[in-house]
Amino acid sequence: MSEEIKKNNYSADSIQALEGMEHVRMRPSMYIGDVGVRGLHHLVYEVVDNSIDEAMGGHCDTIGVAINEDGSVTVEDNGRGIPVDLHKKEGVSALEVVMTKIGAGGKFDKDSYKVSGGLHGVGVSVVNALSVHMKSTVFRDGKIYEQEYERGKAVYPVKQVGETDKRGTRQTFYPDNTIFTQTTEFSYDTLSARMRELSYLNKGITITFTDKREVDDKGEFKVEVFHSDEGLKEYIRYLDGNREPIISHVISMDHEKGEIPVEVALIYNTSYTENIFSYVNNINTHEGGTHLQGFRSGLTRTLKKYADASGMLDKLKFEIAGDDFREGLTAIISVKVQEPQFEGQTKTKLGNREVVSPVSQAVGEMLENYLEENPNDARIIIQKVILAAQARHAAKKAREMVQRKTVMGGGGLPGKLSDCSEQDPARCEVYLVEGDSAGGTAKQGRDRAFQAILPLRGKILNVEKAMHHKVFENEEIRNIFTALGVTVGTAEDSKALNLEKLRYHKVIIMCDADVDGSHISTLILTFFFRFMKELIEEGHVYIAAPPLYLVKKGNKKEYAWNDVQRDQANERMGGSAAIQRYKGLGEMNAEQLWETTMDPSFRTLRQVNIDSLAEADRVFSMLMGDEVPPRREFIEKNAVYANIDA
Ligand code: 0RA
Repeated sequence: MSEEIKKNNYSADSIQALEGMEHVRMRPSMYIGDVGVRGLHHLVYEVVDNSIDEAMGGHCDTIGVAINEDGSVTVEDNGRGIPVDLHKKEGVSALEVVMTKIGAGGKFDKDSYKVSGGLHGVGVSVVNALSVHMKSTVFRDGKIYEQEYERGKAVYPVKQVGETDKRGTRQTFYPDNTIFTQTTEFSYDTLSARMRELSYLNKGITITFTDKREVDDKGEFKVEVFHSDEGLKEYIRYLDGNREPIISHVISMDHEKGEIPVEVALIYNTSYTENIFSYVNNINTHEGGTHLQGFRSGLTRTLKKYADASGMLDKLKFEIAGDDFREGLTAIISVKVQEPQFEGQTKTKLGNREVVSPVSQAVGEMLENYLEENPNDARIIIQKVILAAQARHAAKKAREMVQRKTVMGGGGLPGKLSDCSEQDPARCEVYLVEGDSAGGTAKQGRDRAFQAILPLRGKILNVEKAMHHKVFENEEIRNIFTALGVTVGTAEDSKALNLEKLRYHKVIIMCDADVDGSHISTLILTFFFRFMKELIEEGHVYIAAPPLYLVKKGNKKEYAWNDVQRDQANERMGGSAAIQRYKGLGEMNAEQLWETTMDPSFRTLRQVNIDSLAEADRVFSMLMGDEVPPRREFIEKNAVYANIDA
């Protein structure tokens, strides 16, 4: 991505410095990150962002997003409509400039309140350039205007096509399958999660999301309407719905005014996990940054002050650390920054120093008021902090044991690990296999040059419900840490993960293709999500896909991964093949396991990636938490991957 675009800088200079639509088609990843599933969905976000801007400026309150029957996407708002009058410098309509010139996005409305975008604030022209076909419809001044484009080029000048009493903008686009070669199919779950998130982040707006590709039993489309009057406060209730709160209210505040608008909401629950989601201009800042720093310092300072004054810490023999104030905390912080500087590996870390102090102050004030008005809750929070500090001491000891083993290396590898001979981690992979017997088969079937096998005992620890020191004391989990060569904790940050010595660049979870197997993969994924998030974020985690059926007749055999494939294979063999349903990995011999599931030239691996950290957190807390009915239903539908998009 070019510097200019990254900074979301709309100045005239940067527009001139940018190259044209051809460049977008030549180097799409520079503009939308990648041309895979993620980049494809960014197209929708980009178009929706423009409507959100219009709403944040107070010009519209309703946005419709639809996946159409033919797989295209339409985004419509009831804003002022993109201007269609002549753009003097360019000699064509303003709409055409917006749609066909890179970087023209913010040109017309410099003074308006416009901060959305950030990461994907590259302009709707990028979407146009990457679409085989696009159509803009503008409802403005009583008239309907239209223009169509092919691969970013206008097919005809803007024309009036009718009259209307509506106002607004409608955009429909068909992603270019020569650019998005992997897929042009939009995921309902991915888009739905993002629209829900946007509605919480921008309270008052109504977002209607429709999928017209399928109808239900009643002949109706799938429709969801997202609207939040309370914003982040409601978002917290949604995210923490499967956890048990320990205080009576969600603590929240909204500083809309001021130089830097800040919104914060938080609650404490009975869990041991810290969950802070931070946003800048509606973008999830995975890597945190200055707003998160401000939040932490405000929280620690205020709670520490209250705890000291309360006398509750008097008998404590050690200092309380920053971490201790965040155990069982779920928080969301959302700031709007005019010129965000994004840093870090994935450009999701806010760098603007001026953000720290206003956020810290706002959080401090909010908490001080709450503690003052709710002394009971205040005591409960401080008690929780003290318990966390005590547990941290125990955890530190347990962790040091893991570390010592890992650091000593060589003989320190777990006995159960069958390592590979290759030394370069980039070429190595490790299979985490459910059970010793499947582990044995995998060990026979593998290519020992680059494939290692680590068998795991049936059900690994549910980290969602365990205190941290229990996690680090658990043998299976210690084996995973040691086998992977991953360590945790530095002098500054007790939870920092060190992936530098990662021994395998592919970590592959291989479980039975049934409900139990899916539960076990989920337990392992939960562990990675809570304790090695970066491993997932950097794309190292995969799920193996063993076949469900063996279809056999004479010396012909085919494997099938679903019922359709099974029936097709059977048909190819004349309809009378013998069908074996694999109930587990254990029923396959080493050769079968190799040729279906482990051979890189044939297997399919599903890479685990997290679209929305917040949604993934909610799903894991549901799957692994206390509320049994939703979990059972979810696992039985085997939809574990719906939101983690493996
Ligand atoms: C700049 C000026 C005006 C409208 C917009 C931008 C606008 C852009 C988008 C993109 C999607 N929906 C939109 N709605 C409006 C018009 C300013 C005026 O009418 O005075």
